[in-house]
Amino acid sequence: MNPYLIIKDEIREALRNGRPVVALESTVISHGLPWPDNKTLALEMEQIIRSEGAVPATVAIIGGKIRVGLDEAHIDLLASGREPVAKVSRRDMAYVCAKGMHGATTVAGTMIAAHMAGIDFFATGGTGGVHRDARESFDISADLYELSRTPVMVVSSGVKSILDIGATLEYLESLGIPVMGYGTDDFPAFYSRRSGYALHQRADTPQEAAKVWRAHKALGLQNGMLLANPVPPEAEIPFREMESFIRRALEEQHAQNIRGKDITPFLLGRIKELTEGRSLQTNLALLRNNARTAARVAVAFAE
Ligand code: PSU
Ligand code: MN
Repeated sequence: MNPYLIIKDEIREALRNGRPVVALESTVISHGLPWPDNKTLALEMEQIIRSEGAVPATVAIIGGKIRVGLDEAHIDLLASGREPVAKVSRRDMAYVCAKGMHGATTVAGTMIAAHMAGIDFFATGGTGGVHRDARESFDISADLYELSRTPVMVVSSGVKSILDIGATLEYLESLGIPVMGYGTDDFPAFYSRRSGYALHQRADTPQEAAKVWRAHKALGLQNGMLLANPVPPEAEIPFREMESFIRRALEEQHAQNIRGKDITPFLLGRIKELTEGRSLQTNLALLRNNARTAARVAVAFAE
C-alpha cells in the first residue's frame, strides 16, 4: 500500500465494483478561479457527476497525503486561500508529500493520482500546452508529457489561446496523444468553440467515446487521451474578442518578469479582470459541461 495515498471509501467501493468514477483537479479551485465561485463550482461539478450516475473524485494533497475524494472542509481549505497551497505537477509531488504540505493538483498531478487509484476518466477546464513564446522560453506544460505517459482520458475544452494552439496540437501529435473532438471537427479554444485547427478524430456520443477508450485499453497503450469538448454555445466568447485581452495579459507577464509555474495563474487572473468577469462565466459553464460529459462517458464505459 502507498502510505501517501488516501482513497475515499465510497470511491474505493465504486472502483471495486466497476462503477463509473470521474476525477477532478484542484489547481482550478486554488489558482484558477476566484473565491467564492471556486468552492461553489467544485461542489457543483461533483453534484453534476452524481446526477449522471457516477462518483466524483476530486484530487488534492492535504497535509502531505494525496487524497482521491475530498470532503467539503478540504475543498473549503483549497478555495479560501487561508493556508498556503502549492500548485502540484509531477515535479512537485514527492516534495509536497514529504514536507506535509497542502497541494492543488494540476492536470498532470491529477492524472498521476487518478491512475494510482485506478480511475480512467477525468474532467477539467483547459489543459496546459505550448506557450506562445516557447521558442525562447521553452515553456511547455508538463500536462502534455503526462498525457503521453499516463493512461487517463481527460475531458477538457481544448487550450486557452494564451497558448500557441497550433504548436500545442503539433506537440500532442509528436507525443502520440489522441485528440478526439466531442461533437466537433475543430479543436476548441476554451472560451471559443472553434480555434480553426481541424481535428481528425471525433465522437458524437458518450458510447462512441467509450468505445475508443475501450480499444485504447485493449491495445495496452499506456498514454492518455484528450476528449475536446467545446464550451456550450450560449456561454461562448468569440476568438477575435479574446485576442486583445490575451495580448495585453501576455505583455504584462513579460514586463513583470513572471516565470515558471506562476505564468498560467497570472494570465488566467489578468484575463478575468480585463474581461470584467465575463470570461469567468464562460469558464464556469465549460467546467460544468465537461463534468457532465466525462460522467456520461464513464457511465457508458461501465455499461
Ligand atoms: N488552463 C486553464 N485553467 C487552469 C489551468 C490551465 O484554462 O486552471 C491549470 C490546470 O490545472 C493545468 C495547469 O493543469 O493550469 C497548467 O499549468 P502550467 O501551464 O504551469 O503547466
Ligand atoms: Mn509552464
